[in-house]
Amino acid sequence: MTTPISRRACLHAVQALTLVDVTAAEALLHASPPSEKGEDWWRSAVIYQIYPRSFADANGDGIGDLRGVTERLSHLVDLGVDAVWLSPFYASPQRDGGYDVSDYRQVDPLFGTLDDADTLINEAHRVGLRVIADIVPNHTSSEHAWFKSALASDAHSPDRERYMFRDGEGAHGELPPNNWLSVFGGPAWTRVNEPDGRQGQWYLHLFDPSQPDLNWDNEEVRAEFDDVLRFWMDRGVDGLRVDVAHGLIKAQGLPDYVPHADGGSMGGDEESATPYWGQEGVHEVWRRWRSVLAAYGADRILVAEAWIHPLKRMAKWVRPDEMHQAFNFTFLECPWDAKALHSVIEESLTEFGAVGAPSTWVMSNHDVVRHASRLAVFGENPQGHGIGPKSAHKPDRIVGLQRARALTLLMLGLPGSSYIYQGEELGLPEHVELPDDARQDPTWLRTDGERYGRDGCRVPLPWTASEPAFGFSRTGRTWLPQPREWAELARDVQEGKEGSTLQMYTSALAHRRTYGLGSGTLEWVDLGADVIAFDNAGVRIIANLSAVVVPIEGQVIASSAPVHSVIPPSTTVWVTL
Ligand code: TEU
Ligand code: CA
Repeated sequence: MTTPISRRACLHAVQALTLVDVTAAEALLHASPPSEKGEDWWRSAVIYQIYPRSFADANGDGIGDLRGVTERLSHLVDLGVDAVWLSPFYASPQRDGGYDVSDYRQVDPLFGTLDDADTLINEAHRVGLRVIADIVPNHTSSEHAWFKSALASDAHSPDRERYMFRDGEGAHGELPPNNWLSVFGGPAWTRVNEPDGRQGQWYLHLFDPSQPDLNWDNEEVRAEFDDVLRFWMDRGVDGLRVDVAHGLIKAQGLPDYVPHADGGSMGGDEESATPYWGQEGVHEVWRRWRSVLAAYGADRILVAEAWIHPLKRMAKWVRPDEMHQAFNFTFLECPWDAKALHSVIEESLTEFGAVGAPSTWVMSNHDVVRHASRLAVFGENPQGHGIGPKSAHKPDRIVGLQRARALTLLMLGLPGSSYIYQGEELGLPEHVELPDDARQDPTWLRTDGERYGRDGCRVPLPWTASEPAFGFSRTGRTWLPQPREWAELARDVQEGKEGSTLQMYTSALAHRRTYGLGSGTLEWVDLGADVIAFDNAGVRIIANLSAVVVPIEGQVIASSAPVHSVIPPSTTVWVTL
């Protein structure tokens, strides 16, 4: 891609241009994707997650597609992000929203063609956005050619060695090989019919039965993924978000899962007791992947999706020869509580810093209750369970949005790299009234409705208030229904509107870039109990989580709610001193 120019040099050059040179100025700004102080772009990048099914539908079938993304990239340039990450768009029977891949080198016809993917990548680069694709190495779809041939082959044949087939327990092998449970509910094992028609072996699936786990002790599996990485690197993607990067390797002998005696109360470190999460062997795989990417230069990155605690352990995924970034789920899971937030921020900077990695910050994605709702749920709501019409605890929309805006402004003021999930810039809440018969998440189906699952955060985006499907699809079709009250949150209603959530994001991202907050250094400031305050690159960020007002000194450049002479509760401001 283009040679990186330092962002500062670039801004100077732009300032030196006269008004008539507006196009030249724009071209210069866009020529090189943002990289502050000439350092690695990803250390400070703001990365926007696109969930393709729900972003924009160009052909009117009700499901978002790649052309829809390409056509609307300019909105993301206007928003001011540095990169996009796209959830999977590969060939897939779509049993888990595309996280069940049947061919890693094909685009699913639902989303378009390989040509559409190339066009998207090239067009994104042309407007100055980097592109991160998603890769799913823990499991394939059961429709993958490898799994089909495994089923057609006899037990113990080499074709079965690519997956985790085992004989069952019990006199006739009628019991699963161990007690592991699927993340989506029910056992993690399914028994197959052998080619002769009789019931036979079992295969492991940590997720849906349509997602058989691969055997990462098999060199053929490793070599295949090296090749898939190169396939997408050759097409020009700038990085890969690695799905379930804490899975892949299972403990030798597949021992039963025995919960910690203390129920995980020792620092929430329960997954260290789990024989399929965070096994030491995964790091060898990431080192291998790092060297595959290194052949393409220093600008291509790997991002770990790994639900690992505590942060000290998570940091192992981003040691210098492993991945570049890891999602900071400890930050995502942090409640609305000043002390807890202060300590997770401190711990993140310390632990990631200790291995030379930037911290990332993230509050929402396609697996969790949107933070505009989550921050106002008063009661238990485990990740992945979702919220629905019959949930005991319903979020308060006003409190939720106010807190979401305050924490977003806090997050965007932190040094490091931030992730934004599509729609949060509009202040979208979780769709908590989604009807039962519309739900598609395997979690809902596998738990017989006991857990709602993740559909509520995956509802198609509202673009325009007065068009069918709020402009998501010109035919008005949407794969999940949109709540009627989203009209007032549509992008066109918020664009350029003083005080709108979209305006808050846009102006914060512009200031973040001007001041270089992403590559700054945090220094804590004590402004009293339940107030989180720090200086970063000449900007003071103050989040008031207390019940009383906080006085302001300095010039307010951004705020999450209207402020006059004081900062009201549940409000964040940025000031220059
Ligand atoms: O998620 C991995 C994961 O462990 C969780 O976020 C999981 O989705 C959640 O706990 C379910 O309740 C990744 C993807 O982000 C997710 O969308 C996929 O379903 C999953 O992997 C399987 O590929
Ligand atoms: Ca479509």
